Amino acid sequence: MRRATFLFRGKPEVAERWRNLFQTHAPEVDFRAWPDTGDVKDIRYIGLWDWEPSFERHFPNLEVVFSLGAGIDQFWKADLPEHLPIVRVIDDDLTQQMVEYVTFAVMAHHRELITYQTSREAQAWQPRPVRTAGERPVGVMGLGVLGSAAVERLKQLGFQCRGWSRTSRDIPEVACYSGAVGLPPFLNGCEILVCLLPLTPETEGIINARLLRQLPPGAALVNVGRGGHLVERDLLDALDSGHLSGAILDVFESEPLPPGHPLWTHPKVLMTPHVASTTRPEGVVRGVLENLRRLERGEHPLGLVDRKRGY
Ligand code: NDP
Ligand code: OXD
Repeated sequence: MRRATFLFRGKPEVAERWRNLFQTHAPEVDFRAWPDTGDVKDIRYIGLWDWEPSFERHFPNLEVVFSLGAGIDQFWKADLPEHLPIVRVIDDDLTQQMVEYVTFAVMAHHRELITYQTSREAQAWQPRPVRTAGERPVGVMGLGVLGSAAVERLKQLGFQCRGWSRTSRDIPEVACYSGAVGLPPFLNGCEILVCLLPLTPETEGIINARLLRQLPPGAALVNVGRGGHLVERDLLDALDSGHLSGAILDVFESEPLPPGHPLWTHPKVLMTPHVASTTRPEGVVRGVLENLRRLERGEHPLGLVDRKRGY
């Protein structure tokens, strides 16, 4: 049988952690790290963030592309050849990080952290009525691996949960909506809206003025999907008009967010630099090795992307 040869293309310090993990857990795999590709004809698997069109010619025997993240939108913008399967990251560690972030962000909105921060800056002691989670409807757009894990935790915390997906889902104690017809009734009950959609041609720019208008007055946003989901100008208008009370953003149209961008200083925005959930080699390599074994046995890998759906 031909040896599985895996090429990693990422930061050199991360490549060393990958190499050690491969050596410990799968010494049978020929692990190589960019730019030391060796004979390019050997490379059957590649793990990377960004695809470059020249790779198709450069690696003539490439069989599968492993995304180093859960999202794969960077590939549809980079013309990855149709015949190449893409496998994305599905990993408990990544999911746990996202659940923690969404919990923090929903809690911060629920307990009106942004409003109190503004009062604090004005040195104003302004208590507001407290509501408990059971009185707060929270909606999650995207009920996949990450969205459904987040909604489960929010449910455990007692929030009134609702979710929206492309196809219909049935999750106990969660009001589930789907497709274009399900979007307006989903939105008009969301006091806190969390976006955990993948970025596809259908979801690009989905959080725009039209969508934001359908949220109840005073609603708040958490965007942990992709910056391309959100029309930032429309968000700023909704915050400035008072229709939205605040936004917690982890992802941006342009990353890093350019200096001077109004989101840096907006009083109703809390932001983090795309760290809601980060792929850590120890977790991700476990999944990649499991998938390499599946592929070598002729089985389907977990996290295989449906190229037609775009996620
Ligand atoms: P999944 O593919 O498991 O789930 C995607 C969900 O979105 C599914 O429920 C799917 O519906 C739904 N969906 C897709 N297209 C549409 C549409 N047009 N209309 C309505 N619903 C739609 O993805 P994950 O949960 O693993 O990840 C989601 C995203 O989170 C990633 O693509 C990435 O962009 C982002 N992410 C962000 C990170 C960060 O640090 N900020 C870290 C990791 C991921 P259906 O159930 O019907 O298929
Ligand atoms: C991912 C990310 O998609 O980190 O994994 O955003």
